Amino acid sequence: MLTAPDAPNLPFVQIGSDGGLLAAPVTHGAVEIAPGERFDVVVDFSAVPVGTEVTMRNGFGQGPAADVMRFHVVRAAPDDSRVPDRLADVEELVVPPGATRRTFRFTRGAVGDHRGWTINGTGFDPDRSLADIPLGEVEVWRFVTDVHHPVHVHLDPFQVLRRGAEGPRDLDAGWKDTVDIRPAEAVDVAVRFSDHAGRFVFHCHNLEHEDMAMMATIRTV
Ligand SMILES: [Cu+2]
Repeated sequence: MLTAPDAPNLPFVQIGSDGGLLAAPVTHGAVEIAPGERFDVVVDFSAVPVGTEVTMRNGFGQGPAADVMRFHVVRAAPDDSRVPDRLADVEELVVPPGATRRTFRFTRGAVGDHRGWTINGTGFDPDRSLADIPLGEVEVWRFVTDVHHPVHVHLDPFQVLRRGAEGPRDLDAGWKDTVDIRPAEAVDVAVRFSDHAGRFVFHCHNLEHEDMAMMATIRTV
């Protein structure tokens, strides 16, 4: 969040996600961002007087780690730019009847002789494909978590369909390649791999988890 003394927080106007421009801007009071996610935002600093110090704060941080960066608003300047109401044509992935559905569970578990982090009960094996996916087909993947895991899929971006019984959050808009999944949550995404047949991976983007085997091989065919 963007805080300023004696003033309301400055909003973020999101114009882009992991995979490019959104169809339309989305305004957020705060942006919850996990490792691997990207948000393109526009901030209007003219909302505060010259001389204001605006601090970007991490609401999950503690002590000095909560202060991410500071902006000093030092002078007024002419600016006739504005964020358009429509930004881009974003294709919506349509799930056809009978689409393949797959579930991937991200949990703590045994990896060989060690405790590690697993997907569907197994640690990373580059030679074992968890899914063989036909190119060009839209599939629905459900990611289920035990604790917080941001899930990152390689090769092509995806779109968030729902979180549990709810629709996507505002923060899920647009093409994503990483989705922030909270503890004990199930998130459905629509995936489609288009061009490249081969072996790819998806994984948790928490460094400690991906380094402790929370990664899976998939093949596009
Ligand atoms: Cu994780």
